[in-house]
Amino acid sequence: MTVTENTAGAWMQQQLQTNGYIILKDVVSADSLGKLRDDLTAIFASVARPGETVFETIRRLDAEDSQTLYRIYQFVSRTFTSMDAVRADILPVVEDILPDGIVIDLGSAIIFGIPENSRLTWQWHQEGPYDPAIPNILSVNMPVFEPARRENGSISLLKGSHRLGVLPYDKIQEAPDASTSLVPRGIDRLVEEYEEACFEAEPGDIILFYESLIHRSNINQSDRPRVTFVGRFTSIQSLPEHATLIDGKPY
Ligand SMILES: O=C(O)CCC(=O)C(=O)O
Repeated sequence: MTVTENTAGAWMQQQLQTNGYIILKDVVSADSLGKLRDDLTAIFASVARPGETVFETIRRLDAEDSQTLYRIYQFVSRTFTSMDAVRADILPVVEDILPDGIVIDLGSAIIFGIPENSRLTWQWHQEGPYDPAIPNILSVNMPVFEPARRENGSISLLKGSHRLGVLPYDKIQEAPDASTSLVPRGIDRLVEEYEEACFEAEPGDIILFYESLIHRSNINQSDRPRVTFVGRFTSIQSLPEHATLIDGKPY
């Protein structure tokens, strides 16, 4: 990591308290990114047509075989070499921010923002309502292959909206195989009230944000899928006694 002064705990806490998010450069090393990219490339090669790039395979699967794309999405997070090196690079930063305790992963994943398609992206939402029994959730987002830009659908945030706390929401799912957005009530007014910031970054840069910060994916207006690492972490000491299920399963 090349941002020693940026990672000072007090500076990060101050940024988080003011804006609800913090952007750090070069947190994930080229080596860790390489492992993730190699694994994703190998996984998609197993279902690719001759000569297809990973981006072309993702687009074709989304159009022709969305079940296979969904299965890959579900199981990539269980692979070792792809996810663990990235998580290990992010861990020291997460440890600096979360209250004392051993960090646990509530569900890291790789998401695929398909061009001109909102099926696998999220409208304005907060993380809190997805896991109401779990406090102190810290979310992480990182571009994997290519820079994140508004044009290719990178995440937007409403600066300072974390101070509203977790809000009542409406559940919106555009199709049975689409992602579910828990959209805060009164979102049109909130969008006018709070400044929107878009995470524009290079692979290896990360954004971290609190569970009550309102955020969304933008529409990908480029011709290539946006491949993004997303993580949600807390410390095990934060878990209340009744939070016994992780990922909804009694492992
Ligand atoms: O990068 C994106 O598309 C947004 C991801 C998101 O909303 C989340 O991780 O909660």
